[in-house]
Amino acid sequence: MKNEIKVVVTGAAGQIGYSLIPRLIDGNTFGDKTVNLSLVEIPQVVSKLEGLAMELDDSYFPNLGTIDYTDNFSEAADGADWFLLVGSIPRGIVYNGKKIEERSDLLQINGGIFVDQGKAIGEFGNENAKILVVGNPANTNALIGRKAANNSSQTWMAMTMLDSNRAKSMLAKKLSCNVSEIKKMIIWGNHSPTMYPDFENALKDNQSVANLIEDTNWIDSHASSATSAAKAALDTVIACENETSSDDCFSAAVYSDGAYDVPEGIMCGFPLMTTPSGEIEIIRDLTLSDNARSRLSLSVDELLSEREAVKDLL
Ligand code: NAX
Repeated sequence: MKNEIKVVVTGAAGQIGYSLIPRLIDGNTFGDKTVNLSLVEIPQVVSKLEGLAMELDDSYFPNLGTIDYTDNFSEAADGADWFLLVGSIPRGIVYNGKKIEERSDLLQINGGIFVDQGKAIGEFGNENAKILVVGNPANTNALIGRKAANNSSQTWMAMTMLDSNRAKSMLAKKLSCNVSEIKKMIIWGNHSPTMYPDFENALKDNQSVANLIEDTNWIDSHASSATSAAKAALDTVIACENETSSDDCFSAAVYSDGAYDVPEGIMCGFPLMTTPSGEIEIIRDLTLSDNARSRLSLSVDELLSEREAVKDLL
């Protein structure tokens, strides 16, 4: 096992970045590996990263290797093992004189960013690099990046762990148990309000939680905070870096290959496992009820329409 790992974080001066970056080097996420950080921002903001780099140095993290910060993504990507793509243009911002409100505008603008970043990752990132897209619309950004990267040894994912963590936390409150007692909390589909949190396959004490609670319509998919999003990104990295226990799985969106009849060629939330040799695989033996299938197909339809909206970038 390599003792050193290079991690690229975009949107490093943003809210999620501030909560995320110190925890990449605190020894929990990558164990005792030395972590070399490459932090990326847009040119207007990159100078703010000097302060963050000084804070990290002052904090004395024994696992911190080198820290670079740059607005040149290709330079950052060189030899990197992990990419946490957090940076994106949020809804509501004025961009080239226009207020960005529509999902289609958001898809186009962010899609353009992910073409360039994807190309650089494919060309300069390490073989077997893992890429987690957090910036929204995460699934379609990841699809665009993956296509531009054109490097089949690398694994692209979009984050649905925040939705999964939130569902676990709400279930634990309902069932008066600890969050760690909820297993197999799968988020199917898109990271958007159409996602399908699967309470039928989620387990507590080996029983479906759908049988333990009467009303499953209460989950709220909207609110999110920088701290919980950062924790979810770290949880995804940890899930990928460690073999998955046989009584569990984890959630992220990956490229569909026809599993569970999801059409090929979209980034869809699936139940995943990390094998002993470190591969990320879809768990394929779960049963979906008719209701689950129809909820999933709504989210899949949304992903297909997002793909259609960015087809010029694919
Ligand atoms: P902030 O607006 O605080 O930070 C975003 C940062 O990204 C800014 O500093 C900006 O300068 C930078 N940025 C923009 N374009 C960039 C580029 N091309 N290269 C490098 N940096 C770039 O947002 P924050 O709260 O940190 O959220 C970041 C993204 O995460 C948003 O798109 C948000 O919608 C998304 N989220 C995704 C979640 C998920 O579960 N997938 C949940 C949390 C969050 O809402």
